[in-house]
Amino acid sequence: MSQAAVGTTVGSATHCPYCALQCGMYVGKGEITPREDIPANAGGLCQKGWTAAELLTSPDRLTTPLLHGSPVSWDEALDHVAARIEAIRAEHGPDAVAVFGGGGLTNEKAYQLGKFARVALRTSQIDYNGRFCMSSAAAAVNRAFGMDRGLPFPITDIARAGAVLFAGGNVAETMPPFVRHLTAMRSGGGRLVVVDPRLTQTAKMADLHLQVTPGTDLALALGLLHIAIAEGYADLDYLAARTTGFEEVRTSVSAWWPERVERVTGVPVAQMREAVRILGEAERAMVLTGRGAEQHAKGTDTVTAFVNLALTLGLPGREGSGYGCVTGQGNGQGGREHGQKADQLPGYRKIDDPAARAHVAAVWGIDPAGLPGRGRSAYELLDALGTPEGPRALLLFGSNPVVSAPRAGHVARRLDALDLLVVSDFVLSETAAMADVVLPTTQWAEEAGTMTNLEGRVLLRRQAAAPPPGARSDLEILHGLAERLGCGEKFPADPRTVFDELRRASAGGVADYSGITYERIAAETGVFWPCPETAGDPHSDPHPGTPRPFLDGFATPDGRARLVPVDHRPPAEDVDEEFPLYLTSGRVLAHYQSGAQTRRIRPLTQASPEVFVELHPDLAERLGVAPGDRVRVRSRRGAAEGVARVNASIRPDTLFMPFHWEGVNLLTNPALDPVSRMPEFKVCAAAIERCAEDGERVA
Ligand SMILES: Nc1nc2c(c(=O)[nH]1)N[C@H]1C(S)=C(S)[C@@H](COP(=O)(O)OP(=O)(O)OC[C@H]3O[C@@H](n4cnc5c(=O)[nH]c(N)nc54)[C@H](O)[C@@H]3O)O[C@H]1N2
Ligand SMILES: Nc1nc2c(c(=O)[nH]1)N[C@H]1C(S)=C(S)[C@@H](COP(=O)(O)OP(=O)(O)OC[C@H]3O[C@@H](n4cnc5c(=O)[nH]c(N)nc54)[C@H](O)[C@@H]3O)O[C@H]1N2
Ligand code: SF4
Ligand SMILES: [Mo]
Repeated sequence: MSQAAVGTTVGSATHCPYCALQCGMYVGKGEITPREDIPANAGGLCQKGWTAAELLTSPDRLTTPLLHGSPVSWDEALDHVAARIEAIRAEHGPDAVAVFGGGGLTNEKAYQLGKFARVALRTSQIDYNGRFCMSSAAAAVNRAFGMDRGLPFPITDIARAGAVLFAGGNVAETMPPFVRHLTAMRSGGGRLVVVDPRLTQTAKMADLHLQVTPGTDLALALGLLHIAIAEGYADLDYLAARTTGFEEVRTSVSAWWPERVERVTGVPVAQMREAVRILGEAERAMVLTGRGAEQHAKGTDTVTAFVNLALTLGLPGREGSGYGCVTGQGNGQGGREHGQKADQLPGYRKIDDPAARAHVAAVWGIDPAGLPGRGRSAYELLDALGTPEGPRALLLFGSNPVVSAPRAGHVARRLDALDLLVVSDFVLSETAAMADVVLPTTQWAEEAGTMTNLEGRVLLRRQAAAPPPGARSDLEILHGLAERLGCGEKFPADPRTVFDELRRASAGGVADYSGITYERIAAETGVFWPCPETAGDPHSDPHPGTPRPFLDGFATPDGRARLVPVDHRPPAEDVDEEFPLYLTSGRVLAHYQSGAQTRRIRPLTQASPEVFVELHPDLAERLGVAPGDRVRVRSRRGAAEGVARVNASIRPDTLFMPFHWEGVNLLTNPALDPVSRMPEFKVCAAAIERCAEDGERVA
């Protein structure tokens, strides 16, 4: 265990268990203090980070495997799981066993889980919750730039920009230390434009807030591009030298004149012109997107439209400028690179590419013909569970879909229909509570591993605390299962050994980690991928890593970025007489995701105790709803209750609910993006009414 001292602080230098900012922190004896040496947070932490140690010693901590709810030994639990897998596989074939992973898992775990599915289980049925997160942005930038790295520049570049347009991100609540980069940009004279249906804490910092109708960012981006071209802001030299496709895109946006866009989006023409002026006149500028713009059945095209705008203004691949997706989960970036996605192999390789299959199969010591092909995407996988065509067993690591998946009531019924549900977790999440077998695992501070933050910087989490007796790491669990399935030697449980194999498996891929070692990360406070083993001469020259991958060219075959024409379409489910309001969802500062972790930390539940429904005072008055009243929200998929929060910062036609408690996902629409398979979390049609004290409907 490595010790580091800063001032009076002594503890292991590690990183936060939660979001993609991966704030650097010291953990020692239950005390957490921020690190100054990690640029993303540079001495800052949010309330979740400060209180993260509480869950290490929480009474809710699982320390014994559970079989049908009863404590059993590890041998009993693992023997049972292996025997059931063998039986289900014998009866229904290898695809009857499925795996679901998470973007919070370390690179080592994500890699091992993907390998476990393909090598130990020989199943194609693996996907993960990252599909619900940034998959639309990933699909769009793969198409445009040939590479998906959330921010293709260091986060500190933001401070150097003269303008930032941020569509659908509320970092003041979701990544508080991120705000310092925006503040630094503004103190240097830069201007901030925020696109959000709510006047969020982030929008309050902005010079301009575009209060868009949910589900209409695509039209907005087309309109901004139309104006940018009409007003002469297109960088024609850059477009000619570094891109293809501009002419088709120019033609495609000609129909999106400003007044038409105002009618669709609710954003006044004058504000659109102002936004374009702010971006177009800045010497360096950035376009960023968050989940608000991306989690739609047209998320890929929406991000494509914002990328087209950035390209037309000549931003990507220039220092201090660019397009970036502000990725979400702790390892949201690394988790999408090493093979827990249905169509992927390590190193961001494609599972249907014969060369990729041959390379990875050689590292795994198997015949490439034995590697399964691509499987179902996350929601499609959950939706198929326990059906005649679908998997009969599911092994789940690092997600709580009973709370976080769209149309969660249906997903819970699918999980219930399984012959075998196995969940590895350190608390009894709502999903773990349904499992046949629960495997108690170690937590972030109790194990080592690498995480890749939102900038593509690979970081090292060091072990800072001893795990409680009884808990095993996910790598130990996979090793134990593999042993029982006859291939234990292929699944070492030591993270460094797994990382060294990951390096070889990723070598030559888009996300090449082969030049990254634990020692280098520690010495350099992180290394940006791609980082091949050498920069040229194999005997010297360690590759320096790549903070800004697009400076000399894009990762496409011709080195040019691609503009792709896209068109607006309404939400998959628009409002009507029966369901007259837009329902959207997102986050509050104090809670993380499905809340499985943060709902067990007292200062956080005190700060934010319960599910609420945010609505505009005009709407509240019309419905006779007072602040604090219990309200019931309904959609075509179900109903959920919450406490009314009456707030003029939201559009009068829109309701907002956080998804940190069971509730809003009983209502959300699982309509999927055709390319990314992202569900439409951010907009569906809903109705709201006040509940009487006894729960009766009164309005
Ligand atoms: N406190 C906290 N922080 C977190 C997390 C957490 O759960 N809690 N999760 C982490 C993860 S995994 C992620 S993905 C990130 C997410 O980070 P963000 O993207 O910042 O989070 P969200 O709150 O989901 O959505 C952002 C905003 O989108 C707006 N929005 C809703 N519909 C639309 C729309 O149609 N268009 C536009 N333009 N905006 C819309 C919402 O009003 C909301 O303010 O946060 C990370 N950080
Ligand atoms: N309505 C609505 N729904 C949403 C969203 C939204 O904006 N609106 N956002 C979506 C997004 S962006 C995301 S990322 C998803 C996230 O939603 P989930 O996938 O449910 O994410 P978490 O709540 O982080 O679940 C992680 C679970 O794994 C456990 N865990 C944490 N670390 C580990 C580990 O290392 N190993 C193991 N075995 N377990 C671990 C935790 O205790 C927790 O129970 O939700 C999506 N759902
Ligand atoms: S911003 Fe994210 S990484 Fe930083 S302390 Fe908060 S939850 Fe942790
Ligand atoms: Mo996410």
